[in-house]
Amino acid sequence: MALDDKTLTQLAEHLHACQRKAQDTTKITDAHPDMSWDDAYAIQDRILAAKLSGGARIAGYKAGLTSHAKMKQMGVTDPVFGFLVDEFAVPDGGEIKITELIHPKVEPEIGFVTRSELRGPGCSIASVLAASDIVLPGIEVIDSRYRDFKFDLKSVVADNTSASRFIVGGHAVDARSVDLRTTGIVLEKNGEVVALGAGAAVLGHPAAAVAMLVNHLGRRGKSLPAGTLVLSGGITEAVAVKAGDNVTLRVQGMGSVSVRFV
Ligand code: OOG
Ligand code: MG
Repeated sequence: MALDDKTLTQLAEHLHACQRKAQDTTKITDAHPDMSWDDAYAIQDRILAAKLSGGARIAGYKAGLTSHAKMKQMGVTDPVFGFLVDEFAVPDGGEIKITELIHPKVEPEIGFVTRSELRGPGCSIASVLAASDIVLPGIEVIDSRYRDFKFDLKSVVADNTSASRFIVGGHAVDARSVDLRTTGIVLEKNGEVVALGAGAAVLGHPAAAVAMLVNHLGRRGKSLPAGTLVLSGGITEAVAVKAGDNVTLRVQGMGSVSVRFV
């Protein structure tokens, strides 16, 4: 660790407050250029601890920056991992108040729900598929707390990988009944197609992102419990939204999921 305990707590409190108040901030590596990866995940852990002590429940995990489209859009080279809590969940067809967010963008993702515990190291696509129950369409709403959505990898990890809202729905299918590499997706905003792609855009296979998450948790002495939702990462570039926008994600063989910004 490059940062002391007091600084980690103070940075976690600051980023958590920015999320709750929908206020942006400068990226934290500007003031702390020597911050380490462990520091970044320790800050994220402290935000989670604050949420749990405030009564929130873990709703799942997310992998991010898992497609070339996303890495290119954000100018980074490696995936990152974050948590989802129940307060981020929005029902399929539900509404999100734009005033509660800073500069939201939507991402088309494939969600996995596990049926048995997964533990790394050594977790592979095969182990993920064997341990998965269902896969389903998911829209992730990201809202970086950093000014103009500009960050480096450590800063975005500390900021819980821009997590802010998520919607899962549509028609869940058995994870082993589909070839997720060739599963097509269409993202629509106000009835117009704004992005399209296929599952292979995420690390060659979306289950590879879940395996990376499990191996990441393993390095930190944690496992992925049975029954956990994992969002495997945006298949395409993220798309900015504003009040009045209706967003629908259609996933081949899995129906659609929608959300409205008001
Ligand atoms: C970081 C989070 C990226 C994804 O699916 O790629 C992410 C960001 O771009 O703000 O959730
Ligand atoms: Mg995402």
